[in-house]
Amino acid sequence: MVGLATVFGAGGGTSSYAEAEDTDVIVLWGSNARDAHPIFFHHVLAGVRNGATLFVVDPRRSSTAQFADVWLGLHVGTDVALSNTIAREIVHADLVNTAFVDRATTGFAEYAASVEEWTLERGAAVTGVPAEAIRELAHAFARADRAQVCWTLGITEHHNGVDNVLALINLALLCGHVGRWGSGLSPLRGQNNVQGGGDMGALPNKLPGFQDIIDDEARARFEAVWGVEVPAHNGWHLTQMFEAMGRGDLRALFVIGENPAQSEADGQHAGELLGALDHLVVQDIFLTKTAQLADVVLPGSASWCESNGTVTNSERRVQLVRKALDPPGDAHDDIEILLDLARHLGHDWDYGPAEERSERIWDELRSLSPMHAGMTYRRLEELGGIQWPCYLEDRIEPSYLHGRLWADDPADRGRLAPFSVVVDDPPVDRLDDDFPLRLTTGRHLDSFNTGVQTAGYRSPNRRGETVDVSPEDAGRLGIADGDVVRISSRRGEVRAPARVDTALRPGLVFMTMHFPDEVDTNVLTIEATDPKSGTAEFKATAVRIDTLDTLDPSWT
Ligand SMILES: Nc1nc2c(c(=O)[nH]1)N[C@H]1C(S)=C(S)[C@@H](COP(=O)(O)OP(=O)(O)OC[C@H]3O[C@@H](n4cnc5c(=O)[nH]c(N)nc54)[C@H](O)[C@@H]3O)O[C@H]1N2
Ligand SMILES: Nc1nc2c(c(=O)[nH]1)N[C@H]1C(S)=C(S)[C@@H](COP(=O)(O)OP(=O)(O)OC[C@H]3O[C@@H](n4cnc5c(=O)[nH]c(N)nc54)[C@H](O)[C@@H]3O)O[C@H]1N2
Ligand SMILES: [Mo]
Repeated sequence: MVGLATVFGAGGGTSSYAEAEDTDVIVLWGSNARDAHPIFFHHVLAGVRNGATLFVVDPRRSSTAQFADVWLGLHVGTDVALSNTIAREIVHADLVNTAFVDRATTGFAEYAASVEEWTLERGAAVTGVPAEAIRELAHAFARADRAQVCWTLGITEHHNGVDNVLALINLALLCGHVGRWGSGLSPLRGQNNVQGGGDMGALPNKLPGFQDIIDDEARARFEAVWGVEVPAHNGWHLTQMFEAMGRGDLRALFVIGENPAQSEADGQHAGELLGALDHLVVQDIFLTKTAQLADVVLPGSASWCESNGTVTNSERRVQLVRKALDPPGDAHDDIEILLDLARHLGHDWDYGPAEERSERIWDELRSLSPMHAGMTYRRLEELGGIQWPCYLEDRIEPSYLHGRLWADDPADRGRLAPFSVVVDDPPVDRLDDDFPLRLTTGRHLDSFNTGVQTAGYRSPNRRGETVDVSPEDAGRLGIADGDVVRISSRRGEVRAPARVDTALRPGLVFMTMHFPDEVDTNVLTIEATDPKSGTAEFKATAVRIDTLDTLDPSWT
């Protein structure tokens, strides 16, 4: 979001899912889409069947990488180095799309000079990817008529995540792969509606429709409709909130639909901070670990299939969700609980009878957020979903963003896209003799995040937590499949059964975050955070693995 907003002014993926089916090269970079974005991955596979070449850049030979034409198995945290090496190769092979670079970008000369040191040899030495594979990606990407780069947490969950994103945007600018059908840059979003949450202003510096909270005119429009004064300064993002808790500046917290006691990095510390708050309120559909620390739990929220509303996916498509089931017992829509709370605080938000509320709230949004203005409920229903921006009720905009950059008349191009000089910066948690292995964490197809909705009895067929190790490391450490081992980092230790996995290269180990009640992976991870985005470096922890002489009786 931050990287895209910096370069293009809008924090959304630039292309649509359908375009993945109509392109020449797809690069999935730090994204295990086969497990984490299976619907999008179907479009990717359709693209491959239609002739696209698939590159996967991931330290693991993930289930996604197994479908790739070329897998680039880089060392964790060397993405900037790899991108800069690809860029230099494109420049030296004379494959830069100069027509696009000249008309639509700024800062090319400085950028080209900055990547000059990244020869194929140096890039291969730093990233661990064979020079030939780097060269192949560079040439295929630059020669392609249309190409897409899609990324996820392998890129963003680093202390330099924004730089990683900028490094990928640089490649698209270099080759003109943005602002046209079939080409684009797509961050695949996490939850079904995380894009929608941001679009609605659930960000510390934005009002709905990405309008700046520090913009006086924008604030005045909202104040007129909302009838309250909107604070004129940016708020804190999640990591800053935890820092403020540590300093004692944040004393009360209201958590809706999140389980930070188990999803935050350096979990033990996070739990202590949550437990020490003066007042913690949790609104959730389950009694989570975080809820167990709360002073007040607002239980009985209705789940998504028990309420009306919209969700917005990674291609910026807003879709209607219709209530399919009655909520159990006394459960209420999240919005009903919020309306009640507002009433107790002296504000009567009048959105009419229950069955009309979601549409009337949406119409209020449309009146305040130009990029949603043309999306009536009736159109959303008729068209089965509409991508933003949609300014007018009688028009649909192109499915890709930033077509203006190709305009012949400079006056129509708007703000040009700047290249960004980005510098290789290895993970904060350094490897040494005590902690010689690189742990990266991620997901399985059959589980979801902290497991609240999928672990235990709720989904008995799940795979369970393991620490995945390469055959080489397993041999060296004398570990066999299923042996329970101890994994320690500079912050804590956990025990988990080992799983020998040929997808891993020597030195790399993998765990999920799905089973924190049994194996609390985030006890190990580091709080190091990208100051620009607030995202923690979940993807790079230094660990040691010790075999246990006897099966520890405390292990269950
Ligand atoms: N089944 C399932 N689907 C999900 C979720 C779930 O829990 N389960 N969660 C949802 C959420 S909230 C999110 S945010 C998305 C996340 O979706 P993804 O980001 O695709 O999932 P992850 O498994 O966290 O990480 C992706 C890959 O990053 C790789 N990686 C690690 N370090 C690096 C690195 O330094 N460089 C590169 N290039 N790659 C690296 C890992 O090996 C991993 O394969 O998934 C969403 N979808
Ligand atoms: N080690 C490690 N840690 C990570 C990551 C990683 O890759 N590795 N990834 C990070 C990422 S990308 C993310 S997104 C976070 C996820 O971290 P969280 O968002 O904290 O984890 P979830 O398990 O998705 O929690 C969602 C909660 O919402 C509740 N919920 C579901 N539907 C509703 C509803 O309709 N109403 C209400 N009120 N509640 C509802 C669920 O019961 C659940 O408790 O974890 C982060 N932590
Ligand atoms: Mo996420």
